[in-house]
Amino acid sequence: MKNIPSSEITPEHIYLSRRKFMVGLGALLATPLALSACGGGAPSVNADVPTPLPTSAESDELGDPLTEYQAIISYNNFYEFSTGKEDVARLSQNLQTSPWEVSIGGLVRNPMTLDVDDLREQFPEEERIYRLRCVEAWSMVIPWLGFPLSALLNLVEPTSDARYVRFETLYDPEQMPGQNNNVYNWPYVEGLRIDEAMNDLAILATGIYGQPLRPQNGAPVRLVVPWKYGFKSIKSIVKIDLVEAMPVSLWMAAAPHEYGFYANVNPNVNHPRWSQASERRVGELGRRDTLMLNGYAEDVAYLYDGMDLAEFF
Ligand SMILES: Nc1nc2c(c(=O)[nH]1)N[C@H]1C(S)=C(S)[C@@H](COP(=O)(O)O)O[C@H]1N2
Ligand SMILES: [Mo]
Repeated sequence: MKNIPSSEITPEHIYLSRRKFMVGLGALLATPLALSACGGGAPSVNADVPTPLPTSAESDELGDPLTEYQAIISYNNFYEFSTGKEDVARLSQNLQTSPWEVSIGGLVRNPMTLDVDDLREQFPEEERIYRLRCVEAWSMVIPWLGFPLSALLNLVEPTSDARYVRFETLYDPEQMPGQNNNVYNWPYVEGLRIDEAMNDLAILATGIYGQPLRPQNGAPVRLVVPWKYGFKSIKSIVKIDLVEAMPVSLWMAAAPHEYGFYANVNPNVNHPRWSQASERRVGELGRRDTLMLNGYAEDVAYLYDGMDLAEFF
């Protein structure tokens, strides 16, 4: 890869982003009628979908290309809207994400409620290119915008009794029709041990490809914990509490022997109903091996020293 002239490896997303940028400009400057008149069979354009912006790199640190923006925003797990991945984008488009408050409390010295705009102002956004590995054995490489969760935790100052962080998604069955499905214990809850939450890889994300999160990806703010299965990365967060006891997540409550608290990506520990040894990277043919801790072992293995990862799944 390093020896190929850079002119030959302009990846498709850069090409696509330029093309979409021009389409976007056209949409701004022309009426829909004029656009279709000059389109001559061009694909129809959804003017609501923003243009993915250039990213800091074209691949993750392992050299694998970023997943296309279009795939990231159209293949989603967000059970508050639908259990069908292809329906989520459409069904979530009217989610009211502004104003949006997040309260941070529990065992902290400085509880506070912040609007998402305050959050973004207080904590400068960085780009983080991470693999996302769903427990269902598909994966993507996503260029997130966000800030370390540790920065927020340091601001609220957890007390010495705080051992876990508990996160909660919005509960609003009128906006989130999937919450009328009482197979699950709404609202969606997730949790991390406090030392996991303080690891620099754990971020609160507010964007993808330089654009604010779309509702389907967990707007306006969601957790991203790249060494754990995707279901730990809870979307559309309204509440963060520091607590003493291990939180019971929605998935632990639904199927405790299938979805544990830790949910660390581990190719050696199979799901009771399927293998976790390999995965399908969205946009690629064939399968690739799943990496221990999703390829982040160097950064996070210390968190599990002395723990049997098969027992604490
Ligand atoms: N609130 C909430 N958060 C959620 C989910 C969900 O259904 N509800 N699905 C999880 C699962 S299973 C995965 S794989 C990721 C998917 O994130 P993405 O759609 O942005 O790729 O979100 C996670 N966060
Ligand atoms: Mo998932």
